[in-house]
Formats: sequence, C-alpha cells, structure tokens
Amino acid sequence: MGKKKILVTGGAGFIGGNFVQYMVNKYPQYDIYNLDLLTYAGDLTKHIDIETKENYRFVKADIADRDTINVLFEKEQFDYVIHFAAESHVDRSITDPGVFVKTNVLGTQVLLDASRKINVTKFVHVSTDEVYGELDFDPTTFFTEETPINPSSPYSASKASSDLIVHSYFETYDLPINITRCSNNYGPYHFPEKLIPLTISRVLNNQKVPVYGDGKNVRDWLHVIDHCSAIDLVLHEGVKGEVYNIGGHNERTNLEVVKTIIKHLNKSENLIEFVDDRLGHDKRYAIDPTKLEKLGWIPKYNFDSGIIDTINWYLDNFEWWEKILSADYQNYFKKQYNLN
Ligand code: NAD
Ligand code: TDX
Repeated sequence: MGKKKILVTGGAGFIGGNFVQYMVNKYPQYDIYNLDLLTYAGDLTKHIDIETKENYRFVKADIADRDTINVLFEKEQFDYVIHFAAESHVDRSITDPGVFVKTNVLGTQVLLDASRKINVTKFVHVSTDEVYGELDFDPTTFFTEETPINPSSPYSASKASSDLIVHSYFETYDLPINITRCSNNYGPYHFPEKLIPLTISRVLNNQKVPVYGDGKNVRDWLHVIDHCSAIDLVLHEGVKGEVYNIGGHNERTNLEVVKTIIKHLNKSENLIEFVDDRLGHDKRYAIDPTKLEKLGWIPKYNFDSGIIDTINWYLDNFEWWEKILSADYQNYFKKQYNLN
C-alpha cells in the first residue's frame, strides 16, 4: 500500500495554509497536495518551512475548471479531499457576488463530481457558521447543527448553497462527506482585509480603524490551530454524512476586539472611526460545539491569550503582511472605505 494522498484545496490561504502546515508536520505518512488558484488571498511564501519537505506538493489550478480537476483526480487518485478553497470575504461579496457563486458553488460541485468518480474515502467540506444567519443578543442562544440555514450575505448564501450540494451527494450517491461549520478564525497569516489583522496592521501604522455601525455586533472567535485540530478529527473520526459545528465559546463585540488590540499595542482609542454599517450585517454568531466535543475535540486556546499571541506574531512577521498591503490592497481599501 502506498502513502495516503490528501488533497487540500485553498492551502495557500489563511486557514488552508495553517492546515497544510499542520498536516505536513503531523503526518509524514501522508502525501499532502495543496491545490490553489493563488487569487489575491493566496500566497505561498508562508510555506517556506515546508516547501522542500518530501510529503508536500503544490498544484496551481482553479477548482471550477472541470477538465483540469478531472485530469488531476484521475492521475493522483486522492484518498481524502479537504475543501477550503473559496472566496471568503463578506464585504467583497457585497460589491462583486458573481465570483462567489462561481468558486464557492460551481467549484465545490466540480470537486464533488471528481471525488465521486475516483471513490474518495472522505470529502470534508469546510463551511461556516454564517450559513445559519444571525442570532439576537440573548447570550443563551447558540447555533446547533439543527439550526435552519438562513444566510444573509452573498458570501454566506454561496457557502450555504455549497453545503446543500455536498449533502445531496451523500444522500444521492453515498459519497462519504462531512460538513464543518466553524465560527470566526484568528491567528497567523490572516489576510489583512479581515477585522483582526486589519486592526493590527492599521494601528501599528497609526491609521484609523473602521468599525461598522456601533461596533456592538458579536463574533465567536476561534484560534485557527483549534480549527485545524477539529478538521483533523472530523477527517478521521467524523460519521459520514454528518455536519459538525466548530467553536470555542469566545464571544466578543467588535469594539471589544478592536480595543484589546489598541491596548496591547499601547495606542490611543482615538484611532477608532465609526463608519457606515455593513449591508445586511449579521448581529451575532455563537456556536454550540457539543457534538464535536463528544467526538473528542478539545480546543487549546482561549481568546484572551490567543489574541496576544496573534498580535505578537504580526509584530514578528512584519515582512509577510507588509507586502500584502502594497498596490492591490490599497486600491481595494480606498474603494471599500472613505479613510486614508
Ligand atoms: P482565504 O480567503 O484566506 O483563502 C482562500 C484560498 O482559496 C486562497 O488561497 C485562494 O487563492 C484560494 N482560492 C480562491 N478561489 C479559488 C479557486 N477558484 N480555485 C482554487 N483556489 C481558490 O480564506 P480562509 O479565511 O482561509 O477560509 C478558508 C475556508 O474556510 C473558506 O471555505 C471559508 O468559507 C471557510 N471559513 C472561514 C472562516 C474564517 O474565519 N476565515 C471561518 C469559517 C469557515
Ligand atoms: O473594517 C471592518 N470593520 C468592522 O467593523 C471589517 C473588515 C469588519 N468589521 C466587522 C464586521 C463583522 O461584524 O467585524 C466583524 C468581523 O468581520 P470580518 O473580519 O469581515 O469577518 P466576518 O464577516 O465575521 O466573516 C469571517 O468569519 C466567518 C470570515 O471572513 C468568513 O470567511 C467566515 O465564514
């Protein structure tokens, strides 16, 4: 028997990138293939420590390119597929929804067809708590796996659509799938369009931080490494056809998050700028992870220390995020916000 082949899509992005490193280091007995289109959100320099390892390979491809994907799957006969690749930013989905449907919906369906043809042992679809829509501010309410899907943004609607298609391949063709729905991640290599790295990078440059609306919207934060360990567990132990929610009970308002970062960096709260609210802005997300905990998952990070580790990582890895803040990002930022 040869080594097991694991295909990770979107492994040049934030979470997929952390997952690829986690798997390459943890499982020398697996060959890890990272398939990524290298969009604005993808970057391979993060993999400098693993790129020469014998169990790591990179393939540049578009998941929505059926011919290329079919040829690759036929050739490599992957055992497992862990599917992260997506357009992931809610604000971009509000200004340009089309590519979200193409990548997140069609791209997922292309991967499912290819996986079915070669009878993969497991297809893990990495989804999000945003498919459930929003909760109100009652702290006793949570998203469970039974919460009805009710997405608000074009991003979350495209993810919800892909979840439904993935589930249909289980019901119709008995494809061994799992769907995971995680809360907001934070940690190393988070692209600086998202709240936490945007705040860190702007505060370090003494620039204003745009806070949407009144800053009271709540997100449930999970360290990216805890997300990786959860997916590893679902890949190996998840009951086929099942959905697993992932979250570590770390609810914070956006304003609390921004103030924590400003405080740790010894800067002034005058950097906070309240700006127009996001269209369709979900009030609150909060995950009930009981089902995953019953499978044996134990998260390692709490937010109060994890956020400090993350800020320190950005301080130590200035050269990684500084290059991302160059031309394309500045154009995006100018269009998105009325701030310098
Ligand atoms: P990201 O935007 O940082 O990375 C996405 C990666 O996918 C990039 O490397 C990009 O180049 C690649 N990609 C985009 N379109 C592609 C295509 N057509 N073909 C191949 N590759 C393509 O995203 P992320 O934050 O790492 O999120 C990864 C996954 O996790 C997504 O499916 C997202 O919905 C899900 N998720 C994210 C969070 C979060 O907090 N960031 C939480 C829950 C779930
Ligand atoms: O400039 C900002 N100001 C602000 O107040 C930005 C970028 C965000 N926000 C708010 C909006 C949200 O309430 O902060 C919160 C977090 O925003 P994002 O970082 O854009 O994340 P979110 O919209 O919650 O979605 C993220 O978590 C779930 C990921 O981007 C998704 O891919 C994932 O599915």
